[in-house]
Amino acid sequence: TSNTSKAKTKGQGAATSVSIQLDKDDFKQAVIRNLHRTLGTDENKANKHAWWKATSAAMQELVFERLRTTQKTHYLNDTRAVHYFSAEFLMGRLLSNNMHNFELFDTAKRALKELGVDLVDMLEEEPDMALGNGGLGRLAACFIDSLATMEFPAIGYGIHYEHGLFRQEIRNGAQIERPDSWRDYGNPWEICRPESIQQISLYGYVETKYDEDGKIHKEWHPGSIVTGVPWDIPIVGYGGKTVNVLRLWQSQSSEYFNWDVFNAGGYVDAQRENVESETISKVLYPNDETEAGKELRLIQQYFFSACSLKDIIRRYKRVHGDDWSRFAEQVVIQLNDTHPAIAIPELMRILVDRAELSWNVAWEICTQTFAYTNHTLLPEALEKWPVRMIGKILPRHLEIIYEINHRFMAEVDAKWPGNNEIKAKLSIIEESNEKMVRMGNLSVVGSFAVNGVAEIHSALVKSQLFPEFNELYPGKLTNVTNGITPRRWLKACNPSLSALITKKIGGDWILNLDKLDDLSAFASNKTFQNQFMKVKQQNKLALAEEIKKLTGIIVDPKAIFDIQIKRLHEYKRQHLNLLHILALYRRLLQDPDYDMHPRVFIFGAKAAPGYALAKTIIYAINVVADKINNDSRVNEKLKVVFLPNYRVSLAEKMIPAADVSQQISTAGKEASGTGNMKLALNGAITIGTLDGANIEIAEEVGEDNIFIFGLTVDEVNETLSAGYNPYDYYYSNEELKATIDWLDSDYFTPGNPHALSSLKHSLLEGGDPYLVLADFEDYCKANLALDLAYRDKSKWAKMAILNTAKMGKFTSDRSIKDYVERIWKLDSCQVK
Ligand code: GPK
Repeated sequence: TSNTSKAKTKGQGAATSVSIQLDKDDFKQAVIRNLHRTLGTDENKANKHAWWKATSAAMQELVFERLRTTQKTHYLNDTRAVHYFSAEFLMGRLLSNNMHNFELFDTAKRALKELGVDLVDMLEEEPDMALGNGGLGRLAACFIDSLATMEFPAIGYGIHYEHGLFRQEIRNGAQIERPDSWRDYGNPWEICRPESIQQISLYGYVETKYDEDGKIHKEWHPGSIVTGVPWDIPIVGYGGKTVNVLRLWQSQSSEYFNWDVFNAGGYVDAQRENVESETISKVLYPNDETEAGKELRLIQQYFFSACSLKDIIRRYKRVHGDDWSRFAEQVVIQLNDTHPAIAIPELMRILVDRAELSWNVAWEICTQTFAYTNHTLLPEALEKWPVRMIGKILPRHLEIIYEINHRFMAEVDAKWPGNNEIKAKLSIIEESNEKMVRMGNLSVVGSFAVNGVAEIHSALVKSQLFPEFNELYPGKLTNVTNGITPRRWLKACNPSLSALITKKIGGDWILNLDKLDDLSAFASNKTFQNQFMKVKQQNKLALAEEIKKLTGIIVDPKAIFDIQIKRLHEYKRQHLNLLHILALYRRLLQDPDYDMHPRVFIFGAKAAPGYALAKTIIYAINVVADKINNDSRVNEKLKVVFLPNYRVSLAEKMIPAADVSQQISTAGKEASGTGNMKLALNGAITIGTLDGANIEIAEEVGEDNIFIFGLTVDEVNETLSAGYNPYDYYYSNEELKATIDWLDSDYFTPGNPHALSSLKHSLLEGGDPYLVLADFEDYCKANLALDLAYRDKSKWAKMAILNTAKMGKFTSDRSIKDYVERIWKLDSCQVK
C-alpha cells in the first residue's frame, strides 16, 4: 500500500490563460438577471446588499459551472487526492477573491459602474467568513487557494460553525466580545448537500463478542447518533480552471432513539449528560494556542473527522468496493495540527471492526494515509485529553488507542530495551494523576510524515519536542516552510502595487512569485523608487482615512506607519512594542526637540476571552494611545492606534499601507508567522527577532534590508538556564525601569493606579517568561537604526522594493509544491 512508489509530480499545473470569457455587457446582464430572478428586486429598488447578493450570484453561476467540470474530471480520472483536515479555515471575503481568480475584477468593476454601483464600496457588504482564530486557520485558506490554482485534486474538510470568531469591540479601552453571525442574511457561496449527509456515533458502551472460532469481535453500542450535514464552498483557483471544494459539516440531531442505551440504564438520564447535537457546530472555540480541555471541543473534533472519513470512504467504495488495498494509494489525509488526530483511531475502528481487516493490515493502511503538521512548541497548546473523557464519549476509540500504544511500547522497548524513562516520555498515555491521551504522540505514531512550518521550528520539533521519535523513525520528521497566496495578499489587496509591478516586469509573478526578483534590477532606480513609494503613500492615505472612520484618530500619512497585527499573546510581545512606545513618549517629554521621524504605531489583535493578561495588554495599548494622541506636546511626532476587530478584511487594508512590520516574538516561540510574509511582500521592512520564518525572510532579503535584534534561540536557552532575573535589567536600565513603573502609576488610568499592575507584575515578580526585559535595549537600538534609515528616502525605497522582490519563496504555491513532492505525491489534473 505504499503511496510513494507510483505517483509523480508534474509540477505547477495551472495554465496562464483565462478560461472564462465574459465581457462587461455579459456581466451586467448576469447581475441584472440575478437581481430580478434570485433576489426578486430590480435596479431601482436594490440597496447595496441586494447588489452584492446579485453580483455574488452572477459569479456563482460561473463558479458552479467550473466546479461541476472539475468534479467530473476528478471522478473520471480517479486521481489520488489530498484531504486537508482542519478545525479552522479563515477564509475572509470571497467575492473579490473569486473575481480576481477568474480575472474578471476589472470587467465587473466597469459593468457595475454602468449600473451606478461602486464595486469596491459594495464589497464591504460581505461579512468575513471567520471560521478560524489566526495563523493556523489562514494557512489552511491559503493552501486550498494554491491547491486549486495549481490544479491538484484536493478537498478541505472542516466544521460549519454557525458563529465564527467573535467580533471585537473596544469599550473604554477594553475588549468586549460580541457574537459573529456571518450567515445571518444568507451566504451566497455555500451550497447544502443533503444527499451526502453522514451519521456518527457518540457515548454508549462496547460489547465484546466471540464468534464460533473464539475470535473476538468488538461492537460499539452508541448512546447517541448525530447527523452531519455537508455545506460545500467552491474554491476557485487562479485562472478559473480548477474549482475545488471546501466541505464543512454542520451538526443536526437525528431522530434516532437508541434502545441499547435505554435498556442498559435509562436513556433519559444518560441523555442529560450528553452534549446536545445541535450545539456541536454552534461556535468556534476562540482560544489560539491554548487547549481548553472541554468535552464539546473533543466532540467537535471527532464529529468533523468522522464525517469526513465516512465521506472519503463512501467515495472510495464507489470505485473500489470492498478492496481496501488501494486506499492509501488514493487517499492522503493531512492533519492540520492535532485537532483532527482522533481520525487515526477512527480509521482503525472502521478497518478492524467494520471491514474486519487484521490489525496489522489496518495499521499499515492507516500509517500510509495520515500526515501531520505541528504548528507550535508551546506546552499549553499541545493537546491532551483525559482518558476518562475519551472513554465516556468514544469508548471504542479509547480501547483502540490503548492497543496502538501497547504495540508502540513494544517497538520502543525493542529499540531501548528496559528504558522506562523513554517509554514514559513517548507513551501515548501520560501516566499522570489524571491519565491523559497525548494527541501529538498519537499523531506522530499514526502518520507517515510529520512536519514543522519553518526551518528553525522543524529543527526544534526534532531536537526539543520529539527527539526520540526522530531517532526511532529517521526521516519521518521534516520541514515545510509556510507560505501565503499572492493572489489575495498582493494582487487583490494592493491593486496599485500589483499594476505597477505588472507594468514593470509583466504579470507572470502571480503564478510564479520568484519572478518578483526581476524588480531587484530597479531597486536603485530613482524613477521606480518614486513610483513604488507613491503607491505606498496612496495606500497610507487610504488607511489614514480608514483609521479616522473607525477610531476618529487623525494620523499623518507622512509619518512612519509601523504595524503589529496578530493574535494577542505574551510570546508575540505586543508589550515589548508598548514599552518602546512609552520610552519614545518619555524621551519626547524630557526633550521636546528629541529627534525622531513622526511615527504612528498601529495595532490589531484579538485576545482569547479567558486570557486575562492578554486583555490587560489590549487595555494598556488603548489607554496609552488615548493619552499620547491627546498630548499636544508629543502628538505631532507620535501616535498610537488600536484598530478594533482585526480580521482578514481589515488586514487587507492595513498591509498595503505598512512601512514597518513588527515581528518581535521571543526566539523559539513563533513557529513560523505568516503576517511577516504578507507585510514584506507589500514592501514593509521587518523589525524582528531571529524566530520562525523571520530567519528565512532575512536570508532572502539580506541583512541590509531587515532590522534584526534580540536574543537568538540558543541565547534564550542559555539566558534561561543561567537563571534569568528580569530585575537585573530593570535596575540597570533607567529608561526601562521608568517605563515599567509608569504603567503602575495612575498616569494612564486616572483614579485607578493599579489597573495595569498585573502587566508590571508579570514582567518582574512573574519572572518575565518571554524575556521582554532582556530584549528591550537591543530593540530600542534597532528602532533607532530604523528611524535613521527612514529619513534617507532613497535608501528606504530601495529596501522596500527589495523586500517585495525577494518574497518569491513565500508563496503558498511553493509550500504546496513541497508538500506535493515530498509528502503527498500527487499528480496535477488539468480540467479542460
Ligand atoms: C499555531 F499552535 C498554533 C495554533 O493553535 N494556532 C496558530 O495560529 C500558528 N498557530 C503559529 O503560531 C504561527 O507561527 C504559524 O505561522 C501558523 O500557526 C501557521 O503555521
